[in-house]
Amino acid sequence: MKTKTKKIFSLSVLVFLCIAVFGLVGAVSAQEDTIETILNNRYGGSVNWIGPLPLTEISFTQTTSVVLVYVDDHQAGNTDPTGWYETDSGIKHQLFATPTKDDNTQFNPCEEFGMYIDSHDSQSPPNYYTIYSQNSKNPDGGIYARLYQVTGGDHSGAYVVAFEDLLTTDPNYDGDFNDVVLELKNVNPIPEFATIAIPAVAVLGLFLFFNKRKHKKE
Ligand SMILES: [Ca+2]
Ligand SMILES: [Ca+2]
Repeated sequence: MKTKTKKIFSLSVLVFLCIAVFGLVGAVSAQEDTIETILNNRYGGSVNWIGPLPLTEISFTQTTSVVLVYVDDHQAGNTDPTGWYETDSGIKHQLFATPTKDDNTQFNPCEEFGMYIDSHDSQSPPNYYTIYSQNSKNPDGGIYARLYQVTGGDHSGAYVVAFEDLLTTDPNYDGDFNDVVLELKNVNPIPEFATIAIPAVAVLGLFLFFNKRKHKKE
């Protein structure tokens, strides 16, 4: 009887240990890197990048004949096919069917463009939707992309677009912005209207003010 109790006890301990070990492995494998860790790993520490920049309508112009794009990371349950789109027409051009860390390619948009990901691509609308770098184009107008600038190191001058692949209404939304992380080279971000309009209005105001004073003196 005693031996039987011992055996049952040993077996229970073994089962408990197995559950604990596998549980731990599962927890570790499910853990994702933060966007900050991804950027630090790729760009050699936080001294070499800044952001997120205060831009929610994220779109670009190219500075040379080709734009280079590199997948810094893809940490999400969805496949998230990724590409660029024409800002005027919204026409999409897929670059990566299954974006994977270190994938890279180049493209020549010849016009103003943004980046997109197709979320829940295995499902049908409304669960399947496209997330754009310009928040105004998103299904709910929400901000699902962040822009970072690489300011030092080997990739200085590059920009990084970091996507969240789920709408805030999705029960699995986590706002980690590490779902697809893209590096772009040979691009300039297009400033938003407010960032151009405010200084322009200020300059115009000063011009009118001094012009009025000049006329008064005359
Ligand atoms: Ca996410
Ligand atoms: Ca994620």
